[in-house]
Amino acid sequence: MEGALTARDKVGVQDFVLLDAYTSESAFLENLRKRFRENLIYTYIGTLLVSVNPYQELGIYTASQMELYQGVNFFELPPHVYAIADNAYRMMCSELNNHFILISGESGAGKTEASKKILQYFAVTCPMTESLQIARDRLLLSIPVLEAFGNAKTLRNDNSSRFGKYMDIQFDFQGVPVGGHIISYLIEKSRVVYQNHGERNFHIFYQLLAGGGSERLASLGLERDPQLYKYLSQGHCARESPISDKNDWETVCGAFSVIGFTEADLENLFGIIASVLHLGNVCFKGDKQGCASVPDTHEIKWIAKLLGVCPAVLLEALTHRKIEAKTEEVICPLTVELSVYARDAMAKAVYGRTFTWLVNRINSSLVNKDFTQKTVIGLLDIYGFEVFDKNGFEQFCINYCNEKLQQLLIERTLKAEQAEYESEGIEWETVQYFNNKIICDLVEERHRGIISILDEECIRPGPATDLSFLEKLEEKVGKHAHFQTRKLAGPKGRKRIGWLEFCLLHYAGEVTYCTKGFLEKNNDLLYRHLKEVLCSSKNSILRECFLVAELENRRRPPTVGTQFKNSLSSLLEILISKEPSYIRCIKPNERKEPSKFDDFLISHQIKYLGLMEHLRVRRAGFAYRRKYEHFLQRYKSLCPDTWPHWHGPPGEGVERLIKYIGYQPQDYKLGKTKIFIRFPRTLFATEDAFEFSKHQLVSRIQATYKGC
Ligand code: AOV
Ligand code: MG
Repeated sequence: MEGALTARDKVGVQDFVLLDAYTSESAFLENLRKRFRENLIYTYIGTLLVSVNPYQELGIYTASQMELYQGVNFFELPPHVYAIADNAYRMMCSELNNHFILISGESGAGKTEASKKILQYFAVTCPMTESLQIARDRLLLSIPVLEAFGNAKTLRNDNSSRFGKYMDIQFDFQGVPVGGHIISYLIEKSRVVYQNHGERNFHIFYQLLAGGGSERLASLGLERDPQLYKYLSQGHCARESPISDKNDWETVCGAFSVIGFTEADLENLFGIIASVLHLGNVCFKGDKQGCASVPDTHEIKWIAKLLGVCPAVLLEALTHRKIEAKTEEVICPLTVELSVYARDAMAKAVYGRTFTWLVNRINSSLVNKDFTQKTVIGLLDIYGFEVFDKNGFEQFCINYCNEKLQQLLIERTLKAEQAEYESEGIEWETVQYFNNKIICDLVEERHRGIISILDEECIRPGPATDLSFLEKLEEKVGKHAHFQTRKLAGPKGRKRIGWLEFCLLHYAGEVTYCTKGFLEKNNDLLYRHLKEVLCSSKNSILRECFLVAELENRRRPPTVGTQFKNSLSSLLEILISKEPSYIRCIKPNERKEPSKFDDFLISHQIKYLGLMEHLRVRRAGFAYRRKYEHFLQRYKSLCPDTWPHWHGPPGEGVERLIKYIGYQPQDYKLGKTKIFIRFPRTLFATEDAFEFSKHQLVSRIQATYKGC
């Protein structure tokens, strides 16, 4: 007994539900600390997994660990991301329904790593046929490709996801992974043309320069040194890690070949990547009238060659704008400032659409038409909540997305769980929690939310500016409890909020946004002249990205904010239709260091992730619930009264059944339509029993209960 106590003191409890002082935040923190010190980074709250980023390799993702977790009941082994994966997989196989695993947490907390571990787990442990190995390999190898094009070093994370990713892994009826589908969300295009100090552009640029063969680089007109490219050197850390870039390049090239990219695909793809680098080095000079010209056309020639467009037309499109007068088109020269804008808009459009093309291309390699009856496990790995010294439109979108996911979690756990107890007539003491719906509404509400106000400013005739947008915000949402501006804030706010800034009180903390660039980024305009050039491209990827039909369509496309809002709303619809598992990732320190446990930072995350509330609901609640009909259907063979048929009301049948197999009163409650089971071990024992013959099972279950 003493030994057991010592172990518990040393390594804490593996499920917060077992904490004696389960309402105390300091006990929660202490438990997390004890475990972190012992390199035990995973802890459960019931079936939810809390994960603390160790910032070091722990040797807990080996093949033997995977084997250990395979097919084992959830609570029989120490908490692990593999247990979450295995549980979702087994539920999917036995109930033939769709699942998703939602991984959330702030930037650098370990979401992407967790999603990769889960995918690897499925790849290694699921049954496999020789003909389907290629599907599995493509799924796995889509990750380094998408990371190369969609991840970048930021101040918060050296491999930060700058796009959202939802991946469905599709399984056949025997649980063999047969294919997949990826949906990407709003890639941070502005990074292509600008990076903050200490940050980098997307990895692929550096990888190409570090790893590409000399012949390839020569054919693209590129030099090996990233410092030579304006789009790569603004963050002053272009040479961050040439060795890893070179190795990653090898991985990405290997992945391309497994996914089925041809040499022609790659030539076109890297032609585009190189053309973006050349674009960044195009300089403009103004004449006396202020009209822009390009003094050195060396880069223009390369871009034209790589994209298969006419250099003279490209040059004109970068320095002039076509304006449609009543019956004719007038060509007006651009100022240097507008030329720079046009150049950067072209780079962003080309990169952004190529990224979408890449996702589609990977998806077409993951399609498996031979299997129509599929169930899926969806993995959601999205950019985490982030706060920098300067936060712009990108952070606004990223943090809004995190609000939506937090909302989903609240709706499906805290709110739904408590509502269900109430509707089922189960006695229950309500647990209070902060519902962030109020912030989601502030951002997205039709006509009244920040995105609508921004859209209105974008389409309003007359000179709308980032300042006029801010003024509209002050006018329309100024009184909202989660919104502040310098004008409206109290003395504390006045010090920090600048003229062009507003502050949102997010669920995860305050973020001050600078409205500079909001209108431009939301509009995301590419001059028609440049669009025409890109539509004429002979580069086959660009031809798919820029369709001539787009030129004919005169309707204004939805703004970036509205598109993002709509795509998040479809994402939530996808998720709501599936059975959830949750992983909450915690970042232990700001310095990306192993073994450093920053109390303040961690307790802040415990608070805003709502972990204490979740624990309280879990602790007081029931781990499992099933409709009487379903429960009876599955386990009726365990009791002579219900086997082979039960003709009475299902609730009564269940009551007979559980009495017969020995459930104790404290283990369950009977609601109006469902049975609620308090501890997972009860259900697992029943499940085990179901697997055995009728006679073996009863003695086993009864023995289980005698021991309790
Ligand atoms: P994120 O996905 O949550 O941030 P990552 O998964 O990229 O964060 O993790 C950041 C870094 O932490 C990784 O590159 C690893 O170095 C380290 N790390 C994370 N999890 C583990 C683990 N389980 N074991 C060892 N090291 C780990 V962002 O994408 O920025 O929101 O946008
Ligand atoms: Mg990530």
